[in-house]
Amino acid sequence: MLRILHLADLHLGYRSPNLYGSTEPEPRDTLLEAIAAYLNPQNAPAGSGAGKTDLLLIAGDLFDSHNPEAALVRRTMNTIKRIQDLGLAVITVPGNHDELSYRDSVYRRYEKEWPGLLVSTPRMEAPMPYAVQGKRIFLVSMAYDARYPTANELQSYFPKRSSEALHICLLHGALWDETSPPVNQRTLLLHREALLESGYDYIALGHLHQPLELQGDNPGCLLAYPGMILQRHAHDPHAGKLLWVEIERGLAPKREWLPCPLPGLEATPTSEEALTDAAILALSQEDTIPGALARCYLRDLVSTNSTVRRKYLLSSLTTAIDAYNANTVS
Ligand SMILES: [Mn+2]
Repeated sequence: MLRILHLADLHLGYRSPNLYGSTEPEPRDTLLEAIAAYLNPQNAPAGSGAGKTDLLLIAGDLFDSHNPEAALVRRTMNTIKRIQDLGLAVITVPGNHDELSYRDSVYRRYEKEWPGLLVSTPRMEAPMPYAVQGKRIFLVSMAYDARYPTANELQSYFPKRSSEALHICLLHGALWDETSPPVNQRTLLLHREALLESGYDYIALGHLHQPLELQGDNPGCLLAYPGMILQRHAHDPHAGKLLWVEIERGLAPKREWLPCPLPGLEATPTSEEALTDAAILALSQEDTIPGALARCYLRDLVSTNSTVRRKYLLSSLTTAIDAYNANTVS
């Protein structure tokens, strides 16, 4: 039995283009530190298995760019070391934002000191044996690397299982099937059916910012995207939750979604919770004097304690309201 925390698309280092002149650290940049604290058995929520995790998988786009600030890289590596000190194995695969191909890519600059296993092979080879808490598992993984022309080909070959030991597949890419529209971005294209037929025990993916779970051909096989925890902008889908999976050969995996432990982060509405046209109509009919009140709804805003962000938001609103008044009040 193996217990996995599956992360992807943290996008550490993302800076909102609206935050002119902000020098405060973004809440996002402390995301991995908050997760590390949560993995400590003393802090894990009662009844959850978070404090008994064996393996941390980072399925790409850990950083928002291929060359994040050195201080952020240092902090991130130190946090991964702290996670290792708690007894977890850590495996990282680059994504398409923190891509490996660039000469100044974070994973090329820090390759030698990167804690845990860093996947840099540009193609899927035979399942690689890897020890997690004294148990032997097999890993199937590759990194998108634009220096290799095969990176842009549809990936439909997934190596066969080597044994009855647990097989984990870790990739950053988009699922492709015959109905998919063409994709022009630099990212791996993964043949959906071939991947689901691979028979691996767990297929940990990153790239899609919305959570997705698919059942593989055998009942013990699960494919999952954890989705993004903290959105970058208003229309970036996100889950706000952490995905834990418990896998055992031949048994259906157990999933546990836990709230993100980032302090000061309040729940933001998911796209399902966004107001529908019917809901807006119903609300407008509650106005006692029709048309006397313009309602303004703020959606998808990341809650923050940052005074810079608040000031920026307030000045934007004031400008919008002044413009509204100038146009409607005469
Ligand atoms: Mn991403």
